[in-house]
Amino acid sequence: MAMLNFERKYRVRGGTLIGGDLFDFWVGPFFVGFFGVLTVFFIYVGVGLILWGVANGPTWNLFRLSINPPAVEYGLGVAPLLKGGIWQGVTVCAIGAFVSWALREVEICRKLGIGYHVPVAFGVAILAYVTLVVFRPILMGSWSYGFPYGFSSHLDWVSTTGYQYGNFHYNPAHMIAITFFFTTCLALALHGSLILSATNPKKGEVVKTPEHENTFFRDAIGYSIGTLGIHRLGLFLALAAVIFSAICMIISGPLWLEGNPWADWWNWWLDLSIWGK
Ligand code: 07D
Ligand code: 07D
Ligand code: U10
Repeated sequence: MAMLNFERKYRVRGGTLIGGDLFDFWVGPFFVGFFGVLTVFFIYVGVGLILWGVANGPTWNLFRLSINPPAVEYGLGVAPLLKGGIWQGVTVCAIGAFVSWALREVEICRKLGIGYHVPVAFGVAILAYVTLVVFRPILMGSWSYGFPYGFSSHLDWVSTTGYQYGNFHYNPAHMIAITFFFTTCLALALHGSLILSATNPKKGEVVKTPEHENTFFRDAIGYSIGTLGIHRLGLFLALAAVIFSAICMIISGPLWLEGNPWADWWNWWLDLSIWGK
């Protein structure tokens, strides 16, 4: 079925979680829905707050501007707007926009009768963000531990936060997360190249079947995970990468305090009695 015919057939009412028929329409290619309106609302308020914060800051330079969290003495309280309150407002709007976007995806899935895999996957990205700007700061007793919203400033935060724990590369959950990220790239490269090799032949040659794809990997490494399996694996690898990232940060600070670099954690290995110590 051609795409335009398909859209005409499926673009019917129903499937919304909230708001009934009220916002059940499209603007150009975009489905709106109650959560679309909510997303646009949070984007407007959030971007407005950012623009206001930047107008009160020292620079409009895109690479230098930054909306900073409150100082440590404000603890978990509400800070004055120009002293971190804007950061708190932007954080509320960001979470509001991300969650509304995920729920709008859920409504689209319901309309189409497909699974909720895409919004679940996006939910994991939201979880990582909320871990950095809500869960970890709450566990550490101050909003000041959230990251600042700016191109350079958020990189500075990653660097400083990393070095607060000595050599951050020794964080075991960071190691697992990085390994999952690298493996995700490997899996996507293998999958993209395999599909193109079989289904995008030179002019005059026939398109090959999944049997060809399976056989390539059986010949090469003795096993093929299969055409559905590779997508399950890809989703698992990518989500595991982000979940272990969230874990690596939730244990840095709340569990493992500054001054005890992650390198020390590995002493349990050096101290094992099997080494004869
Ligand atoms: C390609 C999909 C499109 C999305 C894009 C991002 C904005 C921000 C803000 C004007 C893959 C759009 C950007 C809307 C505008 C202002 C103030 C996704 C694609 C193109 N980072 N980070 C970037 C965010 C964190 C880190 C780039 C966001 C953590 C490092 C971009 C968040 C840590 C590096 C960006 C976030 C961290 C970057 C490219 C939220 C650990 C880089 C992102 C909400 C995760 C790279 C200058 C990209 C860079 C980079 C956005 C969080 C580390 C500006 C929105 C705190 C080490 N980050 N980041 O392509 O060049 O993502 O930085 O959590 O080297 Mg970051
Ligand atoms: C948080 C983004 C969520 C995004 C959302 C959507 C919009 C809309 C609109 C385009 C999690 C936003 C959408 C705004 C845009 C339009 C229209 C994703 C998030 C909700 N590290 N490290 C990680 C590596 C070092 C440190 C994670 C590698 C050093 C700290 C990953 C190396 C030190 C933190 C990772 C390396 C250090 C991390 C990031 C190499 C610094 C974190 C991925 C090769 C000296 C962060 C939960 C991620 C983390 C994190 C990789 C080195 C510190 C595993 C490969 C040694 C402080 N590092 N790192 O989490 O775990 O994505 O966050 O050296 O906070 Mg690290
Ligand atoms: C996959 C796949 C597969 C496919 C695929 C894909 C995965 C089976 C079949 C998909 C993959 C691709 C297409 C490849 C490329 C994708 C990436 C590299 C990922 C990254 C993507 C991007 C960078 C694009 C991001 C774009 C977005 C998020 C769209 C932005 C749009 C909006 C914000 C509007 C959203 C609409 C809503 C909420 C509904 C309501 C709309 C209205 C009321 C009207 C519109 C109003 C507005 C736009 C105002 C909003 C305010 C804004 C934006 C702020 C403005 C700020 C100012 C300062 C002015 O597996 O194989 O093939 O294709």
